[in-house]
Amino acid sequence: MGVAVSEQSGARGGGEERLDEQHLPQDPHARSPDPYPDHLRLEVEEYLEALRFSDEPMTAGLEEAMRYSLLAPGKRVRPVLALATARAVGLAPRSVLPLAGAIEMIHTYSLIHDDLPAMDDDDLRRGRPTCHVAYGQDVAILAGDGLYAEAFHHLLSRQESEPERVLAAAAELAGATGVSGMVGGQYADVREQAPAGPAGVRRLHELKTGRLVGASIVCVLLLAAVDGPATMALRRFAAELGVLFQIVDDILDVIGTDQALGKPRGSDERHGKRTYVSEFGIDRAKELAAESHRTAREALAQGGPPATARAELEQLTDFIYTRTS
Ligand code: GRG
Repeated sequence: MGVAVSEQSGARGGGEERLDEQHLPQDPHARSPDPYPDHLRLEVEEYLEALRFSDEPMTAGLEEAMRYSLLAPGKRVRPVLALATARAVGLAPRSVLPLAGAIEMIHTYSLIHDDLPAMDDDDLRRGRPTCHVAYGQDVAILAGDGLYAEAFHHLLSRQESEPERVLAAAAELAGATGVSGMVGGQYADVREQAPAGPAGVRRLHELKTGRLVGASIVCVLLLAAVDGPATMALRRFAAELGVLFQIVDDILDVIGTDQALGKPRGSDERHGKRTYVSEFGIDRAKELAAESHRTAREALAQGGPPATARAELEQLTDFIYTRTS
């Protein structure tokens, strides 16, 4: 199986190694007929491209910086997960594009702020100069703030559904990115507050990256107001996928290529970050990735949506496991 996000998404670098074949234990679950639901990614790209935040000339430079980072070639894993989840629960994928766009805006804000000199001080992101390198730190901070606020404005004003469902999705997204989610996880990371040991590293990453990945699924369940055993299985799947995403991310930071990653490899070690690799070693981290992939696939299959409706979620699970960028 190959990882087939297009050139535009920056996921293929020349000669890069692939996690599944070169580094991770072979896993019979890691097979699917089509490696990435690229049709959903294209819908997301088109939607993001059309987004405008203001026609006020005074703030044109701010909007340019926001769009510079938002439209940089990312993989769009989170919004594509939202669209695939919509299909799995019987909604038209397009119907959740406002939510998906909001999630990608929030993800982009986190990348802009994470790259700042006060955080990771990175010069390259998604294969391009980081926002603060291109526009200055002052504008980059505001671009991140602007994306976060516009994300909720967009979700609350554009997402069609019953008002209470949209509010429930917005509350989940805010929670997943606040103190009990991404920002809290980032704080625990930079101030080394996570408890020692494997449970500490898992909790740290559940908050920092896991909850937003999971929210990309859970927010759609809330919009669709689906309940019952299928929902429980999808919620378990959402939580496990967040874990899988982070284990693979930590492995790639050690064995990936700069070209495929769109940023220099080894950033975690340079910053003394606690990762699955620093905690468990590379071989155990690969085993944990394989176990997590298997658990996610099983959660999806057990009581989840019918096989045809869940195919794109299976593809994404395999992609997250086998990705090189
Ligand atoms: C600064 C508020 C704030 C939060 C920072 C999520 C996060 C917390 C920082 C991002 C830095 C980072 C590299 C985290 C590891 C996991 C992660 C989010 C990787 C980047 O996500 P991808 O691989 O990126 O989906 P693309 O560019 O494809 O969208």
